Amino acid sequence: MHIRKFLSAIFCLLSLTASLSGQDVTALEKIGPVTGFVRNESGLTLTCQDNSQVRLTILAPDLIRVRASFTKSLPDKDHSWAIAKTDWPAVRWSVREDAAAITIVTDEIEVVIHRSPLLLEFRDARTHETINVDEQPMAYDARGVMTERLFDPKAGRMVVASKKLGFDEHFYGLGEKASRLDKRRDSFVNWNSDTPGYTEGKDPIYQTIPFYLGLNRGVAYGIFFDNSYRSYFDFGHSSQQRAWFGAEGGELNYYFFYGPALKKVVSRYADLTGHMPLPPLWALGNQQSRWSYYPDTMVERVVREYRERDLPLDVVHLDIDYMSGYRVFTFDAKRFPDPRALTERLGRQGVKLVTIVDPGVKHQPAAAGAPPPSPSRPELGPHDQRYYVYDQGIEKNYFQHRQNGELFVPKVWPGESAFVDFTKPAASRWWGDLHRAYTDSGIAGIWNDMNEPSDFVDQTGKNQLDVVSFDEGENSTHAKNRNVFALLMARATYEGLQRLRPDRRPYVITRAAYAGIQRYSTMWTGDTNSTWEALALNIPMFTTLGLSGEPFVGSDVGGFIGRGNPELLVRSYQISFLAPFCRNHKVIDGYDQEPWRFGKPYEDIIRRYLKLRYRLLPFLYTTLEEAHRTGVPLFRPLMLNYQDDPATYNLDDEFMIGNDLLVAPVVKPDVTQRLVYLPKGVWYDYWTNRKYEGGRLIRADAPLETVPMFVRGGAVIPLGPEMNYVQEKPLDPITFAIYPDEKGSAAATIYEDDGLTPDYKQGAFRRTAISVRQNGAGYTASFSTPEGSHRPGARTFILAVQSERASLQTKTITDNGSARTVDVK
Ligand code: MIG
Repeated sequence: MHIRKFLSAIFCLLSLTASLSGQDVTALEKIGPVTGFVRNESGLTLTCQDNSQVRLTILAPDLIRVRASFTKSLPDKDHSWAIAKTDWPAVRWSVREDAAAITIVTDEIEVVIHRSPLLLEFRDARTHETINVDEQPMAYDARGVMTERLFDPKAGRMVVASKKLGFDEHFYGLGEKASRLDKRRDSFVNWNSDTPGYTEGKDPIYQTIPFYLGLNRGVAYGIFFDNSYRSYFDFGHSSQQRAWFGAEGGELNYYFFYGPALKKVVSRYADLTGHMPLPPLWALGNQQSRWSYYPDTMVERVVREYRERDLPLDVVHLDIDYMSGYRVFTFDAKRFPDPRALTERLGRQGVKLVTIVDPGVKHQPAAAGAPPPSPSRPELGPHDQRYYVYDQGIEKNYFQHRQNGELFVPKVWPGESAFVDFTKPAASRWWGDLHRAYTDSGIAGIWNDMNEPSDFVDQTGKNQLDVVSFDEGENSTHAKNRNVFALLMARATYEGLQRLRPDRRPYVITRAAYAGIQRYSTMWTGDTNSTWEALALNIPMFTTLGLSGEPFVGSDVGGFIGRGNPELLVRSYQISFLAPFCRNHKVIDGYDQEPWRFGKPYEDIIRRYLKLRYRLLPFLYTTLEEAHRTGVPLFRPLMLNYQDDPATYNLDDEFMIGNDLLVAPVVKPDVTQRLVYLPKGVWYDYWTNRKYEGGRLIRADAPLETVPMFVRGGAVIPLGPEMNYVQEKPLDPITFAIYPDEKGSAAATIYEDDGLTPDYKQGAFRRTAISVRQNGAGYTASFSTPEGSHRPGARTFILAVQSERASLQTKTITDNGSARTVDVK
């Protein structure tokens, strides 16, 4: 039964791809020309001959917002669910004009507004070189020439911006796309869609992040088109003249970011749409899932296997079958009679439980004469006569309705269901508070699924077009709200967890998303296949998500759908052991693929990588904190670190963690060697310490037990002790593996905090900097006075200078948190 429903969901997907990408955007009505402008403190408002208005707002010297309203004035209302920061400090800027143009000048950008035709040109303020320029004026579909091809012709008119395509321009970002790293020559649609078993090229899939980066002759810029309607991005697919983006309604409203460094653009994007808060440290632990582990004794058996086999584990996920009849915020009384006792037993073994929560609330009017639910623990049932969540949602009018006033009744796992209108503040708050059902039972995190929102009646969204959301009083329809549904559900969840457990960092995982999701949730890449093709996609997808503001990413280890095999599982772990989210998960009718399922040789290799992950936690956590603070992701494409090296622009079968660790996984069967590109500089083979001069391809050994891995000369990698679970032991000793560069120097920082509470936001962390230089035949290492108020106590530091020689130079010291200099000989 479940299987059939699931397969039918797969087959429902075929009609999703009606596309506008072949569309001729030159046929649209162009805005302008400019007839005048008014200036205020933060920018200019242009008026046009066609009564249109265009507003350019200077938010920062490298960040300009463009907002256009066609044939009428800009509305006063200005609202977006994505934007985190609206008050920007005043910026120094000036404006000058001549007959042909009005020019805004900041310390970093010049925006030349050509009056007729109205073309926006962004230039570097120092070199005056063009970074990005309109290929035609901003346009809208005044005459409805595209209307027939729109997904929802009733909801709006196309709005489009079109940019000249650089001869050698590369494109990155756009969030979750089943495509390669460089998006040039491709085109994309954003319309959150449940797409099980997606393969490369499938589009759209689950998420909408309408933010991309351009890299033109080594110079980077970014564009965030903040419009939640179904949107389109064409990076030179339909024509080599232009890269264009547009949406089926709403405003032409975008933000232009200037680098020239990629990292600066990504960082500013995080300022605008929000920085990822730190999840609990255990979220970096190994996680295990299955659709579905039940009853409770099965969950405990999985944990026992992990412990008996000496495999580290932090989290087990409960998929939909833990609930009573798929009713969210309930537990099945037979399968999980005492969830609190279960989480306590698992907790003693260092294991946390995460429960799935879908948006579909079972449509279940109370039976006549049904007894009232238990006031204290209604989640424990019984639920067959009445279901408290449905009752409350109906009573308070929190569910979505159709335009004619009828309750909207989609079909999802519980059968007929209702969806919450998360645009209603009170409904969101209620939903967040319902999570008490989990926190009271000791559930540690929440997994949001099906939040596109998926509807078995019709996966394209056509069945939902007349569903109305409150939307700040606009009472707008699905066309505008679909793509933000998951964002708002994740926000309700995150804020609910914050209220319920203020001294704990919330941990939320989501499938669907809109820009800004990183403020509330981590993510995984949905229902992948257990195939080599799907595994190869892990790398460009994780790196692309990182460039798009979502640093905490991962994919079902071993693949979700179909039969895995031992080689694929091992190679999959050899990528995911360094991904922020490392979780093995499998579909209901799939084949078991826990690390031990294929026998000892494979289990032994997997153990080696999981143990290495735990030893690398200080390094991973330091890079994660950098992602939180700066927005620069930890799981990086090489081009993010080596922007001046064109050999990295299309490179997506390698990745880096932070600045220091380069990994070249194997994503094909029967391979025992592969070519690895090493950028300029010195590199050390992680396994052998063999040294390489970069700026070239090398051939690396990659038998099944080995993933080629290299450390940048100049890096210091902090390693902790082996652990069965995160924080099983204090971080003692910490080994600093030192990899000197060509001058004999190396440097790093290590970040630590309590890993659990939000106190790090108030300075309760420790950041220790170490720098090493050659000193005769040995080395001198200096530790700075640590920053922050976190006090880990005295512990041992082992300094180990890496070299090709068999014996390393090492030194052991006691760290008591003070600055010091030591010789390593
Ligand atoms: O219709 O909850 O992506 O991870 O196991 C399928 C059951 C619903 C899809 C998720 C998958 C999960 C499954 N869910």
